[in-house]
Amino acid sequence: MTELFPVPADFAKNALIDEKTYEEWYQRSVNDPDGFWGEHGKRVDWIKPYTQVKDVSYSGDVHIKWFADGTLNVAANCLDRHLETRGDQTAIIWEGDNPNESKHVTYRELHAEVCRLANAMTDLGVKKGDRVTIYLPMIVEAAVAMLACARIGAVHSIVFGGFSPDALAGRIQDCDSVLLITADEGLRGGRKVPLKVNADKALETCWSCKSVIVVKRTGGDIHMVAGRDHWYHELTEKAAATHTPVEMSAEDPLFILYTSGSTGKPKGVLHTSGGYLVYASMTHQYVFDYHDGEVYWCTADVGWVTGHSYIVYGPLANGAITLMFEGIPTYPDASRFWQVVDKHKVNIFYTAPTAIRSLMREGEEIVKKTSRASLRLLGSVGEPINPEAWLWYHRVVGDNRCPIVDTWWQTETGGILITPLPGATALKPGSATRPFFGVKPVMVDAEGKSLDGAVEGNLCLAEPGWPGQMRTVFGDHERFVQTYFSTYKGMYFTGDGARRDEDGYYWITGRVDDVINVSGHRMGTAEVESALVAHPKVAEAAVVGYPHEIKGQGIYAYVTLVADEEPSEELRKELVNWVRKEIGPIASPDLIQWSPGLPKTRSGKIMRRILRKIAENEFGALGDTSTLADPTVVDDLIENRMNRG
Ligand code: 6R9
Repeated sequence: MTELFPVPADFAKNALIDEKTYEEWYQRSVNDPDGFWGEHGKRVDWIKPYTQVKDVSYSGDVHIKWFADGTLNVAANCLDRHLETRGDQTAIIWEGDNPNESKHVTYRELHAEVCRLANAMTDLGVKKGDRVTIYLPMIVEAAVAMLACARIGAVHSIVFGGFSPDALAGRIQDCDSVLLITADEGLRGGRKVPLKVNADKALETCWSCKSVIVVKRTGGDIHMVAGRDHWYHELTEKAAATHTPVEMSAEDPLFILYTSGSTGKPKGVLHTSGGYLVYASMTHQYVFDYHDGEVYWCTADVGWVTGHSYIVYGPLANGAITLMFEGIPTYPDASRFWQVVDKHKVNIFYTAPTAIRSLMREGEEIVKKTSRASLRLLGSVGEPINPEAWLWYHRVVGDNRCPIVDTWWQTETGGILITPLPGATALKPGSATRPFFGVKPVMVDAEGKSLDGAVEGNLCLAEPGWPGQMRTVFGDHERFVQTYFSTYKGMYFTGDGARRDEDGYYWITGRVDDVINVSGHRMGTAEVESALVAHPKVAEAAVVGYPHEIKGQGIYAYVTLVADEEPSEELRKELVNWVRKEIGPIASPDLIQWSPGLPKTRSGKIMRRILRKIAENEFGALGDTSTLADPTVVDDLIENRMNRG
């Protein structure tokens, strides 16, 4: 029996949403979406109020529009509207990689800084609708850059600082960015990340990008290209600190964020302005039960969607105090998170299971020597949290006092979709529990039949939907329809498998497509494979995920070498480094198995199902192998399965 954790009485007293309210609001949100969202859409300030609410179809001519005739500016909602009431309140607490470095930035200061950059970008010729790529470490300027884009109506595309020059170049080219905002170097765990050097390399193949703005973070020795590169501090110093925000339609794009799918190149997930902001701010308030004045810390990087919605847009739209952390959980030592919690009196803490698992290994002592008395609520995101890690998080970090919100969502969904509301939901360790308002999960079998009751299946979402959903794949609407709405007609297919229990709680089991979730980061198997086969000594490669104690899933690569090449430890290292260089460290294969042959059907399709089972050490459950062109390949692979003896 799963242990049930009811809402603590203390917590319930002040909670924004109780069980009864959840039930009522949920029913209304799915039965009367226009009425429900028509009301909740008012949580943001509109320049021209909307008269239309929902215009969504998941079939036929697939389209998603919310509040379409309203106009607003997202940055004004995150800044200007707070100036009168909380101008001198901290907006961002920045905690540096070095524990001696931190600062508080008020709403008034942040507003002025965003206006300056908005003016500077305008002077460089950046206009509404232009794309701007941001390749920055976790410094305040990252939030400033996002908001300055939103202010002038430019569409930002953030590329995680850990991505390689090639990966950066691909993302700049795909959306024809006109401007790149980067830093001289990043700083993580005491080590420097050569952002400008990477950017210079990437820009060799990016013709659209005419200007670069460089933030001086470390003062490292870098090269500035005359006429192209500008120092951030020089541009902003001379720019005015006031700026009139550009009026945007609710459906004007706000940002693009590239994410890995099961096939092809990463997709540019496109989010628009009005619905996204309504949803990000609403989920931030209710899922984290955010009360004015509380210190909220999400440990994600702004390079991922979690950083977009729950470090910057959601919290700032709510006038919250949001903490931005430049460093890593284990530097200078493994109690850094809890030291930062004590230093800044953090009330709400949101992190990823992989961080919890790796800190668990260091033992309880290092946690227990910190106070953590300010903590009230904990959160988890990015991958399924195993009950053991959940229980440790609850008992050791939260001292049995803090509820945990296990929040399931995706880059595509813009905001949290399945989650407890901490004042309303009894918790089960390992379950993301119940849908947020507007979200209608459907479990389907492989044939697309909807399943009722307690079942396991593929997780789809039916209309009416929620306003924060992605609108299209940038530049390729057909791919959007194909990827998400063609597998199961009339529904959005998430790519995840799930189980629904007898209480209607959802348990996400993980990806059912060819996407690997490494430490909460998505990697397409196809991307890693194409990096591997680009190496001159590799003839063929197949990549699958396998269970990994810390990362959740690790990357397992089957590699066939070209004729006359011999496997060696040296070559293994070379291939791992090659993939790091091609994509970035997060794509490094954890295990490489030399495979003279791969299991293929007679039509030449690699049977990944079999490769997955072998990687998982489950040789008994290989299923039917008779359709293989050469079934003996499988015996050979099992014989040579990595780390067996
Ligand atoms: C927000 C984010 C999305 C994929 C998603 C799923 C996995 C995220 C989860 C979870 C179980 C949770 N995932 N949160 N699985 N429980 N609470 O992570 O977006 O990077 O696009 O990844 O992550 O597999 O489909 P993204």
